[in-house]
Amino acid sequence: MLKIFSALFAFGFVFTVPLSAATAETKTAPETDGCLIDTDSDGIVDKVIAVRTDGEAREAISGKLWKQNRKAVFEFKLPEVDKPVKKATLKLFLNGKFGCHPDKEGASGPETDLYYYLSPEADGKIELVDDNGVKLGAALPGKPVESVRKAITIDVTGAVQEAAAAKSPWIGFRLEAAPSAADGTGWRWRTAEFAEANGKQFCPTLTVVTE
Ligand SMILES: [Ca+2]
Ligand SMILES: [Ca+2]
Repeated sequence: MLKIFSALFAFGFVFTVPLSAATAETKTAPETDGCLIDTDSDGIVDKVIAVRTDGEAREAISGKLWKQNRKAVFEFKLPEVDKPVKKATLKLFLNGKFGCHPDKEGASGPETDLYYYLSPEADGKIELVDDNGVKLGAALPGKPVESVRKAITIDVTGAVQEAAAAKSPWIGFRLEAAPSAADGTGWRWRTAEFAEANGKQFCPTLTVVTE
């Protein structure tokens, strides 16, 4: 039963908790997650790794590594909301001891930005066209790994409100190193597949609170 629950959660299982007569909170796991990679650093992504289908190691890396630029992508089916969205947050977890590649003391991960995009590019599949959308803000600073918490919650209220207004059935979030970030490091993000194998408490989660 536990296994079935975990699988459902990882495949986009949605549950809603009434917080009060007027407020409801919905938590959603990604339908899919993975990486977009610019393999030759010419500024154009040219390779897609969807973690579920390509059997990668259950983490998505964002950063400038191995002379590539890797971006981590998470796509969520939006809950059907008939009330105004009051607040939305994206919770993500870093993987490994320090959450960084290289995963060692004294390293600094890259300053990282969060972008969002709506349908039709957001569609439950990781594709090259998902290198799109609008910058929402900073996700992580370029700080020594010892000072970075491994559970990261980002306010995405504006993005989800825009998605609701546009009646977009999906929303995608993409993490990528800031243009000014140095080469050589990346952040290691746990995926829904990681959570499926290691515990649903680690699942990337989009929480939407409606009025
Ligand atoms: Ca390229
Ligand atoms: Ca997509």
